[in-house]
Amino acid sequence: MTSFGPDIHISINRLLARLAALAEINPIEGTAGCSRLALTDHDKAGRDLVVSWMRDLDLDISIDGVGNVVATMAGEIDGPPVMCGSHIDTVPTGGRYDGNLGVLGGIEVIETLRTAGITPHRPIAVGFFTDEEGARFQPDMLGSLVYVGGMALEEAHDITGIWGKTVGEELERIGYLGTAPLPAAPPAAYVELHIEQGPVLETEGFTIGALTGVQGISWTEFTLTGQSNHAGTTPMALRHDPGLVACRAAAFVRELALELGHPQVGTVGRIELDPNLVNVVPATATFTVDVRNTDNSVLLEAERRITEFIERAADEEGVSVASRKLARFDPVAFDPTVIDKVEAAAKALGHSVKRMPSGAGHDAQMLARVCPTGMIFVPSHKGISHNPAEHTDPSDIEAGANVLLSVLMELAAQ
Ligand code: HGY
Ligand code: MN
Ligand code: MN
Repeated sequence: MTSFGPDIHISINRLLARLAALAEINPIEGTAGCSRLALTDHDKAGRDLVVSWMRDLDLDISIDGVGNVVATMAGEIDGPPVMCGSHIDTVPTGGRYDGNLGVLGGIEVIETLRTAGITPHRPIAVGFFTDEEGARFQPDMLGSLVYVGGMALEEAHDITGIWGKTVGEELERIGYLGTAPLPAAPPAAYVELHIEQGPVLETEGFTIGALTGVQGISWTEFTLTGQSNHAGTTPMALRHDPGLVACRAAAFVRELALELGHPQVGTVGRIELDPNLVNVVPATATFTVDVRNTDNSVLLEAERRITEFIERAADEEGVSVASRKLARFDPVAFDPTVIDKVEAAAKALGHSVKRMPSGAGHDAQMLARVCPTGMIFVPSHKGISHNPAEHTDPSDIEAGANVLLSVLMELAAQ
């Protein structure tokens, strides 16, 4: 079901081969996963490979000041393209599909059209955005945030990563400090193909997710300062132990998420004690809190109660608290017409389809600020992601990429 007839389909073998080739860049030993943190040499190698595939398709390639890369296939008319894409940076324990599927799926759609000798009415673009994961440089979705004008380029360049380098320094070092204007001119529409990274589609037996939106995300880093001391000689009543407060906070985040109920989630993913030694009461504890909800008022309540708990627990222990917000994005609703097109395309191709929100953050939640936007999900086996064991069946990948082809054709025909 496309404006170009029902007989155009992607090549799943070509798409799987590209996913495998990209996963070969810093593979995680003994797994199907790979590790390419944003703006590292591995990220550069991945970028270079994907750009070479874009060049092979004779696309017009632009690189902007935050390293976003957009490749455009000319249409019958000029003007804003219908855009697809995602990210190719990974978390350190990444799978091969998170982000990569949306970018390589878009390249596959364009190659399918090229091979069929089809020129879309509107231009079609495929892009990858810098630092979607936010594992090295916070916030996450950094490249797409700058792309839509949500953060000034200078501010993004000055962000210092977990290893002390800035975004600007690293972009220059890997040769992806581009000149394309920012914020970018809004595309006509944006559609992102992505793995679900959760258990819903597989558990409920659906092949395609027609995303209704993305839940709100809040990341905060807390630094607690107590008094480092000897673990053997310091009586318990005289301790000021930041490690204790950090652990109580982690337990509270879980209890609060359970109290607020689904879809509230809360995670303390990073705890760093200093000096982190078996026989020393810690001097400092630095930890992160990731809380999310589709309802912004509940998310605000969660943020407030967590901060209150930490301040009270720190006060009881005689420990000081400092905090900084690493990311805060409100929930986003996708465009009803794009959601409808995803659902209709899936049904026309004979696939089961479920409307659902996204638990994970995506570049689409930024593009939704400037153009009609939607997402296509395919199932994650056992809901596993941000884990080298991440897997999606080839038949589901093929279904998702064909839905992407159909939806892009429908949007490009307008
Ligand atoms: O954290 C997220 O949801 C995304 O993977 N950056
Ligand atoms: Mn992703
Ligand atoms: Mn991810």
